[in-house]
Amino acid sequence: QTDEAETETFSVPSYACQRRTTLENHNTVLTDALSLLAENAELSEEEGRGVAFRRAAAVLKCLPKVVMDMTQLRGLPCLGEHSLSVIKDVLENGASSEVEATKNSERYKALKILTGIFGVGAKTADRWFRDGIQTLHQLRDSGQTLNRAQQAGLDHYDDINQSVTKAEADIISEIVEKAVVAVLPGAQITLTGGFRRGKLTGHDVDFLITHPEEGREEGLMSKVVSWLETQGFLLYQKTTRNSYLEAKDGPARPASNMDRFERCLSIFRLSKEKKRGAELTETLTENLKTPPSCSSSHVQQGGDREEGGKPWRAVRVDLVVSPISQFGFALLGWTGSKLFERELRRWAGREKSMSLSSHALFHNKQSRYLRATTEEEIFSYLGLEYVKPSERNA
Ligand code: TTP
Ligand code: MN
Ligand code: MN
Ligand code: MN
Repeated sequence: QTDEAETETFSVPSYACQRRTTLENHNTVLTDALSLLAENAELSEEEGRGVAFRRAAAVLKCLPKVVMDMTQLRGLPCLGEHSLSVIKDVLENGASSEVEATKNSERYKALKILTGIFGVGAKTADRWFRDGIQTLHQLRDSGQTLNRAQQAGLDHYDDINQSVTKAEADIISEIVEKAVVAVLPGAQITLTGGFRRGKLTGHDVDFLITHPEEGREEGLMSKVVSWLETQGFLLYQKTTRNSYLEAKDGPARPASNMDRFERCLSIFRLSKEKKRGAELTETLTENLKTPPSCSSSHVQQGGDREEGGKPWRAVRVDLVVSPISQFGFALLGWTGSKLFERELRRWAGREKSMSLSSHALFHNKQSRYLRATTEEEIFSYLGLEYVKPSERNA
């Protein structure tokens, strides 16, 4: 390597939505360190600090080479003093003392375990931690009241904390497709979230459901859920009704990052039988044979392994129904990554005076909605080059 190569610097635009971030990350040691601090900030409900670390990590994720030297970082956006000192520590000492201390702290370890329960957020975990609860054992023994989601989360803790593979996502796609077509022929499903971005594993599987004729999607979710329930595919589900009214919620509520589509947060019961072609029928028979167990193996055995374990596993699945008129926005909004979405909305607001949501794009100065049916059109309204899903891994 020449001197020139060693001091080579990179040029990176400031918003993540202006960049192409693939899954190929040359700086995982650095991005893992910053992501852990981001996560810790989020667990402590310090959202601002969390975003700052996420943005710093995202800048490093899109660099074309391994960073060897601090001088290569000159002129890069989003790298604050704190992030730079963490990077420096890693480059010089192989690890960041702050990251190591955080990772080993009782608080971080406990909050990680507790928020690993589906239905438990940072607030609840922190309250339990302050009550002296640090493990699942202690939680069970504490007599804390759990809501239905948290109870299901605890029951299926091991399964849910084991990542979902693309192969499993494909099997679930087939099941959801079958459900959707059975209750409304012509309805369409699209895999969104991390799997649409090309990830090989995920924490859940996300789907967007629509119908090419506006209005036909109304009432679809409850029918899909009933079908899945009857077939024995659901261990848990909670459906939230669509509450979006353009005139009321559109431009007036631009800051919200939660959308108002009809959605279903669920836990699927996925048969471990994997013979292609036959798996759907086998899953069906399997599901009707063995009723769902309601006790987690975490405490008794410490895992749901293939050998001698139950013939199925629990998988988190998110279903969202969108009318076709909002499909482009919904697809863009549910593909992620979360930081990419946040940056798109920030770009829209600060650089274009527009309000972007998963339902619509509103031009604040012209006081009108910008209609779009595809993601490409939305990027174009925003004055951004199109970034395909596999490049949205910021
Ligand atoms: P997640 O499923 O949480 O994340 P992911 O699929 O990117 O990663 P993982 O593999 O860990 O599952 O969220 C998927 C997308 O959905 C993400 O871009 C955020 C988006 N989303 C919500 O989660 N809630 C909402 O209300 C809206 C509008 C979008
Ligand atoms: Mn490369
Ligand atoms: Mn997901
Ligand atoms: Mn999800």
